[in-house]
Amino acid sequence: MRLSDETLLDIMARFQAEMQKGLGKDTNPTASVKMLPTFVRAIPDGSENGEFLSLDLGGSKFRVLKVQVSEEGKRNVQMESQFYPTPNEIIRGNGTELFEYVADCLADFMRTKELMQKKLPLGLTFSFPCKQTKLEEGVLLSWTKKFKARGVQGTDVVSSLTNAMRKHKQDLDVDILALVNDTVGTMMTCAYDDPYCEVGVIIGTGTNACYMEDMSNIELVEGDEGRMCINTEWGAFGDDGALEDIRTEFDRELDLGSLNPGKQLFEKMISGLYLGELVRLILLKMAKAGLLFGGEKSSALHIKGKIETRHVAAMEKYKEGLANTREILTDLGLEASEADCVAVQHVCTVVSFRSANLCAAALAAILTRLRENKKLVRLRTTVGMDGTLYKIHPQYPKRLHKVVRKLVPNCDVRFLLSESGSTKGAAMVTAVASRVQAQRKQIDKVLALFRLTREQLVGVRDKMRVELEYGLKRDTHPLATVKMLPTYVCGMPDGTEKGKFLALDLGGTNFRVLLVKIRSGRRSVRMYNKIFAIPLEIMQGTGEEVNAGQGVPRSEVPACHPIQCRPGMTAALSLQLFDHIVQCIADFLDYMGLKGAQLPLGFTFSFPCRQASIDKGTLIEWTKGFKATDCEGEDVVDMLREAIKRRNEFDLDIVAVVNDTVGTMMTCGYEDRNCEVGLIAGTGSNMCYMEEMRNIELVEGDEGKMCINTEWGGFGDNGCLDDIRTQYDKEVDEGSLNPGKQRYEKMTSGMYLGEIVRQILIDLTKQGLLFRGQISERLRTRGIFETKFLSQIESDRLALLQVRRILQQLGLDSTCEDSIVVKEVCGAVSRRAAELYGAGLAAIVEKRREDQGFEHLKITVGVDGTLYKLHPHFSRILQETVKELAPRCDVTFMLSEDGSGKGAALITAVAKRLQQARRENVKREQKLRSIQPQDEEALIAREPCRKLFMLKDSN
Ligand code: 0WK
Ligand code: 0WK
Ligand code: BGC
Ligand code: BGC
Repeated sequence: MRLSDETLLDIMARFQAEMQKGLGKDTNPTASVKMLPTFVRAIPDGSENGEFLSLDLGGSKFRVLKVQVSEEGKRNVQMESQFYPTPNEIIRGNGTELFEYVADCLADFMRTKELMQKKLPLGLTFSFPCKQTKLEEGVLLSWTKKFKARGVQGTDVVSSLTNAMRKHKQDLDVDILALVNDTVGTMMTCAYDDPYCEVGVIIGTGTNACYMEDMSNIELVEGDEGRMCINTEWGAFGDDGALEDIRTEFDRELDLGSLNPGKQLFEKMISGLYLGELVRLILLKMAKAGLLFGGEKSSALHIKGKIETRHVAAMEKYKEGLANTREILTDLGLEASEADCVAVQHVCTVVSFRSANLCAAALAAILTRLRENKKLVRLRTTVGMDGTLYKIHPQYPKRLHKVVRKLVPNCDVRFLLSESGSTKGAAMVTAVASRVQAQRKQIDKVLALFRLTREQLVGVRDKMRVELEYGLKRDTHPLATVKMLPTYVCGMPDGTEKGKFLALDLGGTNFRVLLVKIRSGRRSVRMYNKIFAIPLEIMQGTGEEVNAGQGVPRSEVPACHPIQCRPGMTAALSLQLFDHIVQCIADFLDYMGLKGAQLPLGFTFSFPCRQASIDKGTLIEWTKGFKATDCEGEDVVDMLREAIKRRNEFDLDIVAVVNDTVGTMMTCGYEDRNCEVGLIAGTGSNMCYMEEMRNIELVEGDEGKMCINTEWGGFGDNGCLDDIRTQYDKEVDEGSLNPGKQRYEKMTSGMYLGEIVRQILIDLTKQGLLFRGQISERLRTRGIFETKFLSQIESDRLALLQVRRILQQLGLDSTCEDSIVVKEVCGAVSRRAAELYGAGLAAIVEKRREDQGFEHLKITVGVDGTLYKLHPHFSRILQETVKELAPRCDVTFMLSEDGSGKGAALITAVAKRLQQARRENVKREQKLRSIQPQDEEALIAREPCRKLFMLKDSN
């Protein structure tokens, strides 16, 4: 039993290997040292407070306690406790009776302490190996020490105790929030006083240790962020034979006589339940060998468990050790000479010394692992200690400390005795758990606001359907919030389009000027484009900001726009946006060497425009980030034409103004003839589709189809979505450039999702649920939480660490818990947006199916927009929602690779072709009927499609 330093270092190394094995996902099942995750992720931080119940079962004494933890930095804990016996018939009887007994004791405690009916959270210290998947659960792997109740192994002791407590529901209203091992409770108790404490060791009836391990090393639990406490269950070290070389015949004999032979072999060489027995077996052998007591063998010496650890401790006391030994041997009915007593003392010392040495070797292995995890040369740490053997044995602590420090000289270890047992620690864990639970409830309450039920989504779909019809009907159109704007795009390109076209793409993230070359027949399109920025002050040009000087001088402003030219500044401003656009066109034409070429131009203008023809569009109102003055109510083509005139450098033939949804539909329709819907999920939110002329009451004619720009962003502006609008949506709307408008867009599009998240984070922080309740200046800054961050934060590949990094960049100092919550908030907001999009789209494809009287509709939707393109989950959730809410429509989603510029060019090409055709026709008819020139304009204006439509057929 004398273990040399080399042997101890070897045992230390073996234990290090065992720990690695236990932590490994593949090696854990065969590991003897189980390294059980405890789901305790942090030591107390002083914010714990409240009243808790605590049960301490498994050590030498069974205790029930009430613990009052108060914060306010006073860090004091009041405890009232009551011990209850643990009779053998209970702890070795039937499992159900065991838990009923525990529940009875708890009920008795509640009665004596007048705590009946108080709803108190409970922390259960259960000092046996339990497999946990969460804090409030523990499946007993195997009994140890004195316990052997039947039918408990392999079951969840938390639910067993909860069931047993139901019997007392009139007295007991207790919620078990946490199950912790006594080592964990001990570590937490000591950590409350010493934050360096990250290890807990019990050397009592049994022995065991826990410590804080890095999540990245715990393969059995998801996540790599932060740390979690691991209950090593080192008592089982050697159960796989790893310690056979140091186990003695006495160890084997003791094990065979134990309640759990072959198990807990390391514990059986160390802990209090066995130390006395080892001494007895040794003394018995020596007596049998005639080496002691003159070979006398008293019957007591043959009785198992007759010598207890308290006897060993007594015999090893410095002064009265010898006297105690004589007295104890006498009580055992042994005649002991002076020499016998010295020899017996010596046996005790050898046995208890080995115990301390073995503990020290395993503890040294843990300390080494901590030092390596932290990549430190020197580790400073504190080990929380408890257990009767460690507490009452006179020499034990000193010996243990000495050997530990010898084995790990590069660790400064403080040993801190847990004065009040592990229950205080268990209360801390429960306090953290109840705080986390309470926070979880509050967070779930907020997230629940964004969780739409199927019924709600069906409601949105049906309401959208009503609004669509509303917008199409002449008499309800004026009041419709979903404006259903005719676009005068009546046909899809047929491949005969050809030529060079300019296209402008304004309104999305980037402003683009494009040159599009379309070659007929092979349907090939080549594009060159340049991205230009639209400065904020131009997007939202307002009177004051820009001094007149900067604009074109008053005198130089040609009097072409009498209504617009208010004296002084404004003239300069409205000039601003369109002049800026023309500036960009000029740069592009320079860059492309196309200054002289009078190219036809298609203008993608991604805002709600009321059109009278393909090349006329009056801006109804700005949306998204635009607010330039003196544009709303104006014809954007005219404003562009005037700006081009003002610049007087080049001339363009603006043939068409289209919405980006229309451009997107056309771009995709060029490849897939089934594409009759265009969807934008980007900065803004909108959808267009090909509608039957007969349903479009605003435009003459019943033949064929015309594309309708729904402008569904305004859905809900009449309050029909208020049942699902949250306070956060209201806050975003109030802080937007166009309060009260575009409500559906503000719940779904890229410009606003980040803001919704920011509002939620502010609210959660105000409730103290995030960022330690501190609202940083950055968090108060509008627009700081861009939607791109949602896409990054929600990507599965991203570890929490990276989420924290993103939050750091936003000046938000977050804990890993904070990062988890932020990720959830982002997920809830983007999921709702995608589901709302799905509900809206389901309404339109269902309408198309019914309008065409199809049992099943096969349709393609052309999609564009950074939210749809870049968000990791948005497109999938949108598609699933459409499938769910429009099951009789087989919808294919086609991503628009080339943007709407191509579509705008195709529409321009079609418009140009039809323009030519019309001109030729008119000439032909003129010749035929010599009709008055002006009539045909009126004719065309009144029935744009039929004429054109007809034309196409005749070709
Ligand atoms: C006191 C702790 C208890 C632990 C016991 C271990 O409060 O949780 O189980 O120490 O020591 P023992 O009583 O087994 O000697
Ligand atoms: C790219 C299109 C453009 C549209 C934009 C929308 O070419 O017309 O406005 O997508 O997406 P966003 O850039 O707003 O995310
Ligand atoms: C148990 C451990 C416990 C230790 C100390 C061992 O028998 O397996 O869970 O921590 O005793 O009480
Ligand atoms: C505009 C739409 C546009 C959508 C997507 C909305 O704000 O009102 O016209 O299609 O954004 O860019």
